[in-house]
Amino acid sequence: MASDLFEAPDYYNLDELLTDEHKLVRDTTRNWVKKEISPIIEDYAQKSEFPMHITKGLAEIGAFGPYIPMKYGGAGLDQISYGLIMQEIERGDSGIRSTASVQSSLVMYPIWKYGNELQRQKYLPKLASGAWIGCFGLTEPDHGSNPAGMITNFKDKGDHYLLNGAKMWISNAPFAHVAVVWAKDENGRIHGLLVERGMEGFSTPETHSKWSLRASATGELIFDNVKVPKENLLPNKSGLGAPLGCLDSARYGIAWGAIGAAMDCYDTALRYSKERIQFGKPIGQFQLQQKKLAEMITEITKAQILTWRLGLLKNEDKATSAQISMAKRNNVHMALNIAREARQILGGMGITGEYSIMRHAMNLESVITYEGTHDIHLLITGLDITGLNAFK
Ligand code: TGC
Ligand code: FAD
Repeated sequence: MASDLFEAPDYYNLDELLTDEHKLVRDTTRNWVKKEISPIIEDYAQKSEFPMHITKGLAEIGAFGPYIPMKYGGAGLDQISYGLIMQEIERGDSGIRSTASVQSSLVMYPIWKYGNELQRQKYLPKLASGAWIGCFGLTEPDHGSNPAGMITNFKDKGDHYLLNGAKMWISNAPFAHVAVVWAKDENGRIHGLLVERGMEGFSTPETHSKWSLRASATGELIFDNVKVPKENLLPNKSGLGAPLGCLDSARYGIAWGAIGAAMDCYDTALRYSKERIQFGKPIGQFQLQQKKLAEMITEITKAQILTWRLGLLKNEDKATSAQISMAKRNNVHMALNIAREARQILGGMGITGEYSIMRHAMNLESVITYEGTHDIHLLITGLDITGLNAFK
């Protein structure tokens, strides 16, 4: 990839709304991404491999558990800082942000919120330091948008639980040390279980041939009569609301992350439009290209304001699930549209790995599907405003 010349757009002076700590966190992450991600990411995406060596760096910048209390190894930051970290990492690559999202909001969050003190002490410091990587198993081959229908289940065998079933499309699965697995008990109630690599009957085959999120590892979780110790059940919350509560936190991070990807595409296209000459002029002087760029910065600015306000609500513990859904849906769609338009501004160069845009566009095709599809989030808004359920 060409060298990373990224300059963040801030059309409405939103920096003035950030504290010194927010700016420090953001700039630290931005510099880390320029140094550690930009030079290598295209190569890893091309070879379809997660750059395992970066996990220590992600931990050092506070990307593993940004808002988890420091006594468990987390960074103890607020929700705006968490969002800014996700924004900057996804500016580099959505797949790397995926690893940070899963680790923080889908693995550390449920252990922190639904686990007991022994589980917190055992797992959180290892996850915060990047010594261990976790994954989150909710989706199944036949139950994606409708996780309530899951068939993965466990039976009480006296001194242990016996777990059977399969999960699909699981980020980090191929190398995760621990999986937070959602499964039904004998009464059909959903619980979270901590399943560790090495437990007999537990395997994690990798999913190959993806055109999207190529620098993130995706796999299955297969449970064939896995004996799970009883102390590995998360005791403090059960029911579908437990995994959905984790998703609220991850979806919030994605709403910020998508802005990062959009900013990178916009910044790249803006620079290119001033340098590329056709018909004796920079292409940025043609009205058609200006229309694309002007609409991009407008949409980015609207998304920035939306997430900033959502961050304040989240800091006060007032953000609703439906508000988070709206931001995830809007911002990912906005970023995908910007990636597609920015790609066109670069003409043929836009499809190459010399620039980040095509990689962002392909990544965002996953981001618009995972953590609730674009349609599902629209239906969540529809239900919230009408009170009428259009899911089923
Ligand atoms: P429903 O009857 O509406 O709700 C069941 C219970 O859950 C509660 N609830 C929530 N709680 C917390 N947060 C939320 N967002 C919640 N939404 C609902 C609800 O109050 C109820 O509680 P209770 O106590 O009454 O039982 O459930 P439903 O079966 O009708 O489903 C609703 C629907 C469709 C919105 C939900 O199933 C959904 O969100 N589906 C999308 C599935 C999804 O997002 N999967 C994501 C998998 S993980 C992933 O993609 C990770 S990608 C990782 C990466 O790389 O970044
Ligand atoms: P389906 O649910 O089969 O949906 C297919 C289509 O039908 C979609 O367009 C959907 O919007 C539409 N649809 C479904 N229901 C309705 C309805 N009621 N009304 C209208 N339209 C509807 N999951 C995890 O648990 N953990 C992970 O770490 C994880 N990582 C992922 C990584 C990647 C790269 C990808 C691609 C997915 C990942 N997922 C993960 C799974 C992801 O959450 C699901 O793909 C997603 O929830 C959609 O489920 P599905 O693919 O089965 O699609």
